[in-house]
Amino acid sequence: MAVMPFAIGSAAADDGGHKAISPATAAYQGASSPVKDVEMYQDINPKAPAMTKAEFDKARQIYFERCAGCHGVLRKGATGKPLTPDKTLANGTEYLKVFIKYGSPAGMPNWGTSGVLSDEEVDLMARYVQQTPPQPPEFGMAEMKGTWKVLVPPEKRPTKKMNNYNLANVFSTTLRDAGQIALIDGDTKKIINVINTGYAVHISRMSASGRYLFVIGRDARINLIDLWMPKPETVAEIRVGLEARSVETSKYKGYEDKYAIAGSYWPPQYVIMNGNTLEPLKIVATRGMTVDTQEYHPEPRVASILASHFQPEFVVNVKETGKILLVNYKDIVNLTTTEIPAARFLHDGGLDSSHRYFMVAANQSNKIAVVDTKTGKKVAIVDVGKIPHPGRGANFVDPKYGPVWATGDLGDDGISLIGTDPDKHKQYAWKVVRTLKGQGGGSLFIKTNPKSTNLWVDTALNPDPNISQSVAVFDIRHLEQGPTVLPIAKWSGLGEGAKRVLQPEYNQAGDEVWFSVWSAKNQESAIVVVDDKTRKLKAVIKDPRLITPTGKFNVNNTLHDIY
Ligand code: DHE
Repeated sequence: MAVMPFAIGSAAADDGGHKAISPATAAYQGASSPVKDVEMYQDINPKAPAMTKAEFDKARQIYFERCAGCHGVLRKGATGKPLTPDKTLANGTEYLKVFIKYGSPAGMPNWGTSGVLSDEEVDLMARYVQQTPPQPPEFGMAEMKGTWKVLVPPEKRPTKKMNNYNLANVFSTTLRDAGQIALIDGDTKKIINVINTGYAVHISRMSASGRYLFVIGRDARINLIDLWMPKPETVAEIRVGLEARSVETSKYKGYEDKYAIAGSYWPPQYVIMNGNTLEPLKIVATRGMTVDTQEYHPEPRVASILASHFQPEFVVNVKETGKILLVNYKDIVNLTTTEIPAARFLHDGGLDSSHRYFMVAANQSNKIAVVDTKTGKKVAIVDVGKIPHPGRGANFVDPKYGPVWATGDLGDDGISLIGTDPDKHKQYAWKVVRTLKGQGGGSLFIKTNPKSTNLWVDTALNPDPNISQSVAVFDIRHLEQGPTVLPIAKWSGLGEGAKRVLQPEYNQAGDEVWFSVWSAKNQESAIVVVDDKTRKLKAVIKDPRLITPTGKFNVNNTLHDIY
């Protein structure tokens, strides 16, 4: 394949724009955006090559399906280079066509030679990226209220639990491409209910009481599900924007179940809602200056959000500006926010075992930022491996270095263990005390449990099927011995399919680990349950309704931040 020495924009290929990433990682970052279906205004740029309205609309659709995840809705650049007309017009159509067709070693997929785009479509996209980027509409209070539905008002809901399920051991399971979640009873391994949710549904989070489950789709639709009903069902719904990934609920003492918060990718903003009804109360934009060069960014997306246990605060991570916002919900009329400088591009993270320190990946900066949620201050920025991707990370006691929090990497085979105990192990606090060697790059999630001596590391995006279909497990007591590899996909007994093994999640008792075996929408997928002590297969959950299972959120562990 011809590879062009080409970099869009003024920056070099390795300078914080595209890093060299695998095609699977590029596809992961560049998933289809629901914004593609929204009407947008076309601004004719006289300097750009001509396009008919039909051509423009087709190219816009392709852009939001393939490109917006990395290059941004407004093409200002994120993990991919900026593609604004000031850069692309200077490059010209022929140059752009070559780049789009053949890709680049820095991570741009070879859209033409891989057969995804035809030569006509490559030409279309080369002309499209020279036009002024069309802007999707805003989504304010009127739009949110227009989508808000309370299906069962609080006064009509049960006053006590009306079912016999052991709710603390229920798993809310993302059925990604079905736009549904399955509630699976962790005790019987049977599906309790399958509930329609948003498009390409993403994560689930629990209210502080353990009663309400919040689910958010990529189309920014939130379902509030009441687990006390005879058969748990949606009791309220809202759309908080056009595209989103994160939802969380207030956990500070005295505010249990009072508020919910959701962050969106488009428009770049977050909204605080009533925790029982999803009524939107306060919307705050995240547009503003970047942390390093201090220039204006028009679409800083909201990545992970986490509720503090030490203050009435939400920790809101803003991707493109690289800032962590501590949003205090004590008085949401006169809202106070602490802005903590971190690094670009903030993505996912979790708490340490004391729940006081928040650790978040600035993935394209290869760093973990640490915030003290008690004092509201930045503690450290720790250099780790390439493109850290912890999910919420894993907490355990290293035999030599004391309490640590761990992350795997998308970009290499390293697993970084960071000391998290500044009181008793001060010399190791906020330092990488060990780097374990896992199976390879493409790791998305890592997990352990306070009751376990196992550390599980998936490699779901590794290009080698032997690696993406298995999982590495370390004995925490003997980390130097390296991992044992378990063939989870093989154990599932499934036929054809990608069978990516991902997101280990413990049950309530901490004696079982659940893995998704994720194949395409038209293929069979499964959940494999492993006995944590023996590391042997315990059960395979198969059901025609289990379409593309990815994330699994155990009620107890999600509620109490156990990972
Ligand atoms: Fe995720 C968490 C964003 C692709 C499965 N994902 C998150 C969070 C963010 C995010 C911001 C943190 C939420 C929080 O904690 O509040 N994810 C994105 C993307 O922008 C990205 C890269 C591309 C996209 O277009 O969405 C992306 N994510 C994926 C997938 O392809 C995964 C593997 C499969 C799927 O279901 O889509 C996936 N993301 C997950 C899961 C979590 C998650 C399972 C929660 C992990 C946890 O343990 O908390």
